[in-house]
Amino acid sequence: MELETLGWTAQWEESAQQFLSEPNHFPARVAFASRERLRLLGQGGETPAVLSGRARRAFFPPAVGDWVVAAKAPGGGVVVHAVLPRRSRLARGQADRWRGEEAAVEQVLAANVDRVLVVCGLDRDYNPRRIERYVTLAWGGGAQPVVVLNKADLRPDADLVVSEVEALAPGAPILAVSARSGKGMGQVRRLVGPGATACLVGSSGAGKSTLLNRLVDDTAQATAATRAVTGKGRHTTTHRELFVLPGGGVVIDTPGLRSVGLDLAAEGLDATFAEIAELALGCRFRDCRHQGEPGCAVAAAVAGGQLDPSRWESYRRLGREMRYRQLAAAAGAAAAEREHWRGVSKELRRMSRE
Ligand SMILES: Nc1nc2c(ncn2[C@@H]2O[C@H](COP(=O)(O)OP(=O)(O)OP(=O)(O)O)[C@@H](O)[C@H]2O)c(=O)[nH]1
Ligand SMILES: [Mg+2]
Ligand SMILES: [Zn+2]
Repeated sequence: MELETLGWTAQWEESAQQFLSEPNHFPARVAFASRERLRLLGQGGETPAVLSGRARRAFFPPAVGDWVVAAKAPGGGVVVHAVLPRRSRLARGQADRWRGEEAAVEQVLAANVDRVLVVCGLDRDYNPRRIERYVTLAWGGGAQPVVVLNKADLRPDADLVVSEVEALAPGAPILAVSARSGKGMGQVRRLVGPGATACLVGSSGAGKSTLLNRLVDDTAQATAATRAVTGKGRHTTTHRELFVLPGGGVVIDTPGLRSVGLDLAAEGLDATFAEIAELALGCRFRDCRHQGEPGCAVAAAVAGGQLDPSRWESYRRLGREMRYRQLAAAAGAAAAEREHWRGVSKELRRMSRE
């Protein structure tokens, strides 16, 4: 397999150089990551791998989509020695208990993603508020969101929904497709070509894996129709995994998320709610919080009917959530930093004994 097929470029080569100068070290991309084990894709095909002890301390845990530098260990097996700095990352905030302290940490869903395909079924799954959330997540992580309204075969008025969603996600292409019939899949194919990394997100049952299968043209990934659904769990895809398309290009499939806590970047919010950010330029005070200050252009637009009140409500709700997470993450980061140095000093003590 060619590294370029996986998205390798001269820029990656450059950031890997210092690690690649070691004998027998080679670059690879993380196709699957759990706490204990990794699966890598590289020139030699697919291989299981583990993280070296040193890398475990020096880098954040690798996520699917990360580029790493690895080497064959003398005793067999492949060991990852370095994780290259991410260009973009899709992360959601989540509450985590850490040494008894409640803290918001972020869970990286995928790294080095160019396009986020926000998949939403045009059945009961259709939910404008959730689309805003995912689109914000994409912008905030440094990726281009694309809204894929799937199951268009169930909605004769799919075009109407497309124009509704255009107002929710300015700057994001909106596609209406049917992964089942194949209608509209050409538009999706144009966005996932060679050199690009796309990530499928959306709730369980939206049709992410069905879309992926259409792109890969075989049954790379089980879908709800092909796998027996056991018990109450409706989730078909159980982990995040990277797939390579026959014509080049990479697609990451993810399981439907139960909750989408928002990423910490406020830029995502302003991009998703561009019309509000623009209105705010007309407020009398530069730091207007649009909470009853005099000369507030946003309040005037709501009162005058130019700004949809439900958009305004979403913007405020997501903004509050982000501020809360920023505060909580700052507390969590301080704890993580303490832990890191505790590990380093333990290591130093051990070395001085040897
Ligand atoms: N009518 C219709 N059904 C579809 C379409 N795409 C997918 N489905 C069906 O929707 C169900 C869920 O599809 P999946 O692809 O497994 O959904 P998913 O988003 O991967 O779900 P998780 O893996 O649980 O996150 C299956 O029964 C599919 O056959 C479509 O375009 N039209
Ligand atoms: Mg799936
Ligand atoms: Zn204002």
